[in-house]
Amino acid sequence: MGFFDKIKKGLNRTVQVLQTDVRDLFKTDGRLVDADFLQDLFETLVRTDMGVEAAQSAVDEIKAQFRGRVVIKDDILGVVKSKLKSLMAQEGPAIHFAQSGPTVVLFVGVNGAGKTTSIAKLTKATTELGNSVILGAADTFRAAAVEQLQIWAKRLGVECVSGPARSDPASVAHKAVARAIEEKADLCLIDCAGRLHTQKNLMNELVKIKRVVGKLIPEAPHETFLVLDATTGQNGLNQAKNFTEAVDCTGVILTKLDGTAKGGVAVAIRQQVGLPVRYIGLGESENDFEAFNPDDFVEAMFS
Ligand SMILES: Nc1nc2c(ncn2[C@@H]2O[C@H](COP(=O)(O)OP(=O)(O)O)[C@@H](O)[C@H]2O)c(=O)[nH]1
Ligand SMILES: [Mg+2]
Repeated sequence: MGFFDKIKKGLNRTVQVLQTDVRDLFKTDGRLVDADFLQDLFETLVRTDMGVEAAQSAVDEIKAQFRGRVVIKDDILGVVKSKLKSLMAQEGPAIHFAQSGPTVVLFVGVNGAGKTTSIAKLTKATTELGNSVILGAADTFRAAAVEQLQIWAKRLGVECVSGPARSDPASVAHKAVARAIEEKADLCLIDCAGRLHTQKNLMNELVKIKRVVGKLIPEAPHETFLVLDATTGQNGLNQAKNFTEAVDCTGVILTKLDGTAKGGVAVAIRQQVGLPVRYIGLGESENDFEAFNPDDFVEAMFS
C-alpha cells in the first residue's frame, strides 16, 4: 500500500464522516454561498475537532472568495484544503539527528497515550532505513512496562537497556545513552513513565532525565516527543498545553487516529499547542505509523 493510501485507510473514520457531511452540503448541483451555507460548512469542519479558530479561518476564506456565488464542491474543498495546509505548515525533518554520535529521543505523555507502542513503531521504521537503535526502559514504575518494551525489543531485534525494579528512571536513561555511545548506535529511544502535568515530582523527574542525558551528550535529548492520544479530543489538547509548559517538548506523536472520526485534531494541535506533529499512529501494529506531512494528511482527510 502506498503512503497516501495508508494514511487514508488509517483515517477511515474521519474520512467517512467528512464525506457524508460534505455530500450533505452539496445536495443540489451547485450551492449559493450565503450565511446558511457558511454556517453549515463551519459546523462540518468543527465536527472534525480541528478547532473553532481553524474552521473559522477556512470559512472566512470561502466567504471572501465566493460570497453570493453559486459554487460546486471542488471549489470549496480546494480552498479549505489549501487554508488548512498553510495553517499546519511546519519546518524541519521528523527527527533532528545529531551531527555525530547517537541521537537521543525522549517519549513523554500521560499513561496509555501510546508511548511504548510508538517507540516500537519508530524502531521498526528507523531500523528498516539502516539505523541502529537502542531502547531505554526508563518507565521503571511498573514492572509490566519494562517487560512490554523488552518484548518489543526482542521482536524488533534491538537491545533494550533496563535497570532493577523501581530504580531511578534517570539512572536507566543514563545507562541507555552510555550504551548507545559505546555501541555507536544511531538512535537511543527512551521510554518514560506516564504522568500528568500536575504531578510535580514526576515532572521534575523528566527535567532530571534531561539533565542527566545532557551530561553524556551536551545536545541531548535531541528530541522530546509528546505522545498524544487523538481520541481524547479537547481534553488531550489541554493536557498537551499544560505538559509543554512544564517540560520543553519538540514535537508531537499523534496516536490512535484510526480510532476517531475527529482526525482534524491534528490541525488543532498545531494551532493551539504550537508544536509540530512529527509522526502519526494509525493502528496497533508496528507498521501502522507514518512520518507526518500536513499536505498528505489534509488530502487524505478530504479524499
Ligand atoms: N488503535 C490504535 N491503538 C494504539 C495506537 N498506539 C497505541 N495503541 C494502543 O494503546 C494502548 C496503550 O499503548 P502504550 O504504548 O502501552 O501506551 P503508554 O502507556 O503511553 O506506553 C495499547 O493497547 C496500544 O496497542 C494507535 O495508533 N492505534
Ligand atoms: Mg508505556
